[in-house]
Amino acid sequence: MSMPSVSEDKGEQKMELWFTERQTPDVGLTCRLTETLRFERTKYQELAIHQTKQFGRMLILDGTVQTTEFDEFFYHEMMAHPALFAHSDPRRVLIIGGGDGGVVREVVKHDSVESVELVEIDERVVAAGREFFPTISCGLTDPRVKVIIGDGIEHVRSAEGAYDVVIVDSTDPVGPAVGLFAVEFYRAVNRALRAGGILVAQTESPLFNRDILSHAVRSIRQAFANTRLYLGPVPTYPSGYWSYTMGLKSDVDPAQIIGDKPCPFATKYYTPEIGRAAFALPPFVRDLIS
Ligand code: AG3
Repeated sequence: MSMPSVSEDKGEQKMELWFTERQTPDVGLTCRLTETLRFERTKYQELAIHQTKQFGRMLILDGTVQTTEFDEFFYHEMMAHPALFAHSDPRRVLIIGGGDGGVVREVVKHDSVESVELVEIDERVVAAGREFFPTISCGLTDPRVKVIIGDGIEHVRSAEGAYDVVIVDSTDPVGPAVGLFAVEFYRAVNRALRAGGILVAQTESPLFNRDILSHAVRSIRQAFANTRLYLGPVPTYPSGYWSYTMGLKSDVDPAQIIGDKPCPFATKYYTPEIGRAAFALPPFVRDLIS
């Protein structure tokens, strides 16, 4: 439920507003709000924006936390930089989903990038980003960026050999995002990539979403012979521990390439050392994908 629950503090007779994402049937992330800035049902999902005490503004889709001002950098940097540094000359980038603009902001930090297309199905997400999350959506005004409101799956199907990097910044695989976790989609992404191209997709929590993660990695492997999983923290996502999967149209080792490439711009989380280390997998995660 993303409608905040209202509870009364008996001692002071003060109203308290709290939001909870139920990460599993038995675990929730709960935070105190000062106000709800937007609450609407879009054509595709329920969208809410809360002003929270701990995390700043928080974007919620269908009851699940998408991003917060406090910790968005972990996710957006790790979605963009490993793939862009692993590629030898990333010029054309496609982002599917991610209408808040956070991944775009990181992608346009790379000077080699000539064009970025963002294909987001829900125009209300882009509007919410622009209105309420200026520090996240700021990259959308970069002249290299084109925002397309539409279906990412169809977009990819009709784009052969068009991109160097494709980044899938989807919601969880329910509702509009289901098709973004399917083998057919990953095969279409492979065709949409030029030689040496790289796909990266968010693949959920290795603790709370084991089945989704293994299924996603197996599916990406069916489309890309060279598939690599990497990990990082995202405090407000389920379990706080998150996974990303790369599919490469070459046989390079991305961890080694990015570990040797200096990062020429400012970041809050990403460094070449962190990028390389993110590919080191603990045995329980290895087991999930073997
Ligand atoms: N997209 C991934 C969000 C997944 C979070 N899942 C959850 N809270 N249950 C985020 C979009 C940010 N640009």
